Amino acid sequence: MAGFRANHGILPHRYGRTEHLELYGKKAYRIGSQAFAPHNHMMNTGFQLPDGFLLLPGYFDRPAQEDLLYRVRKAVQAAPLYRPVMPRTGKPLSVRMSNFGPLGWITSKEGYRYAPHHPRTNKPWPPLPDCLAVLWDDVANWPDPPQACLINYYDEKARLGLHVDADEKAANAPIVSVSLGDQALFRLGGPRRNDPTRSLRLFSGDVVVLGGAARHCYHGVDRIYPNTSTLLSKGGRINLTMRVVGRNI
Ligand SMILES: O=C(O)CCC(=O)C(=O)O
Repeated sequence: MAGFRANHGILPHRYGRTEHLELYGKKAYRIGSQAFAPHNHMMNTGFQLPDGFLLLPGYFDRPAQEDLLYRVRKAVQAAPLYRPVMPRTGKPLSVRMSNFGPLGWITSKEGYRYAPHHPRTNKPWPPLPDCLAVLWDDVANWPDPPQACLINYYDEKARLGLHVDADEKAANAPIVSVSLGDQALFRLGGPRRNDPTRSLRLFSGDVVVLGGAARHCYHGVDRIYPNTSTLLSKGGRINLTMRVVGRNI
């Protein structure tokens, strides 16, 4: 198996609304209202970006976001968003979920796992849209296709606590994530829960890759910024995360 490419950082992309500028005398990128100098800025804040972390700002332009949103809407007609519960406590998550692909990530009182069927309808999950398969081939640098794509819907109050995705046998395969709709405050830490963290805003159309060392780093979503995108008519944010699960299906 090929390893994840060694580069990391925050990169401009061919579709980007990224503006090049200078920050601390170094090359940097403006992403929406925020400016990043990929390496030095992180060092100034005492945070070194983990190897294998990539932010591709504005990877999907508006028409591509609308097309992807149409596919998400079709999928959730067949496989409705539902509010899963935490293992043991049975406490509902604030994020609502569904999946694309042969497998879907689910959580219930029994624990976290991947399953071929929607837990409420008992039907197979809808297939992964071609544009996501193309994205995977473009950025994942991994020989196997994704087997699951979790669809997270955040309303303005939803959050996702710091966690590491660790239910995959293919523990080193990258996770590729797409943001649609309202902006989110994404937090990235290190391999230990109490490692220092760095927050960055994710915009509609942005793609994040957690590969290499970043694949094993804690991350989460601290808040959604309401009314910061016109993509979803009722507001909120959709995040799609593609994963290789690593077992036969
Ligand atoms: O919504 C996001 O940007 C992150 C999602 C995530 O961490 C996950 O689904 O495990």
